[in-house]
Amino acid sequence: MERTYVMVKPDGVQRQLVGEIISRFERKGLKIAGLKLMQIPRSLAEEHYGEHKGKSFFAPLVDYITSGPVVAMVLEGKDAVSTAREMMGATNPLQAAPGTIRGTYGMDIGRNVIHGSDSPASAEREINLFFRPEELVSYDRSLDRWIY
Ligand code: RTP
Ligand code: MG
Repeated sequence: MERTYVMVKPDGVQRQLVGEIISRFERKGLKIAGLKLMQIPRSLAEEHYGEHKGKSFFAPLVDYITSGPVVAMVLEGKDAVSTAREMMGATNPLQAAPGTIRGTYGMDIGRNVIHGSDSPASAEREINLFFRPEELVSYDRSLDRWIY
């Protein structure tokens, strides 16, 4: 099974969308392997978004992601990376399909509610940035045979 890194961004926490968002992933069939509320230090934010260093939106992006607590999670399941990305919708909420998380809750690309890893390689990198191995839990769900 594949794992992905997902986080409810500070605007999602402030707007009290945490339960709603986690509930969507649970109902879809993804399994929670790790979960915590945290305030991201600036250095971690810069590393996480390192691919965007030098771009015009880098500084505002780091300011935004460190502006309040986030809910960090690791989700597990078949094709977890692309499944979570599809559920999130396009980066700009204006282009995100209705019914996706960003399409439903977002108004602005700079306040787009949620992050999800964009590839299995990114997922591995980001999971290691945000979680220690002992914070991730492997367990059986009795309903797995009804999902797969
Ligand atoms: P994320 O990494 O947060 O899941 O978002 P993403 O893959 O859909 O988009 P990405 O290209 O990685 O951009 C990271 C975040 O930077 C902000 N952004 N602003 N003003 C702009 O043109 C712009 N472009 C990107 C967004 O908050 C985006 O989620
Ligand atoms: Mg990205």
